[in-house]
Amino acid sequence: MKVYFCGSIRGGRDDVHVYRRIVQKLQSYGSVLTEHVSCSELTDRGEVRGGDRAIHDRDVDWLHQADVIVAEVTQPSLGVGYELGRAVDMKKKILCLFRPSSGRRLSAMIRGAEDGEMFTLKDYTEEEVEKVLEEFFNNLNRT
Ligand code: 6IA
Repeated sequence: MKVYFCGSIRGGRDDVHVYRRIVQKLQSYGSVLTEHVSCSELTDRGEVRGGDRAIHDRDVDWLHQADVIVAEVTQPSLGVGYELGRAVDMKKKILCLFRPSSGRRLSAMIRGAEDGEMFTLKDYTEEEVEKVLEEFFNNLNRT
C-alpha cells in the first residue's frame, strides 16, 4: 500500500514531532511517499532544485499513485488544504487528523468535507494517535 502523508511545511513546523509519530506508524502499513514532511531537518526556509514547480508536480504525481491520504491538519497549511482538495477530486480515501487541544477551530472546508465514506475526520489527542491510525487501517482492510 502507498500512503501519502500531508503536514504543514511553510505553514509552520510546530507539530513536526507529531508528524514523525504518525509517519512511523504509517510505515507499518505500507510505504510513505512523503516521509520528508516528518523530517525535523526540513525547515520552512530551504530551497530545492527545480524550485516550487518541481515540488508541486512531484507531489501531485505521488497523490495520483497513493492508495490512501493521511493529513495532520491542526497547523493550518495552504499546501495541505490544496492537496486535500486535489485528493477529493481524485476520489482517494482520506483520513484527516485534528487536535482540538490546540485551541484552534478547524476550517469548515475540512470538517465539512467529512462524508462517512471516502473522507474521514478524526479529532484526537497526541497520546492516542497510534490507536486512531490502527482503527482506520483495520476498517480499511475490511472494505
Ligand atoms: O503550504 P505548506 O508548505 O505548509 O504545504 C505543505 C504540504 O505541501 C505538505 O503536505 C507537502 O506534501 C507539500 N509540500 C510543500 N512543500 C514541500 C516540499 N518542499 N517538499 C515536498 N512537499 C512539499 C518544500 C521544502 C522547502 C522549504 C525546502
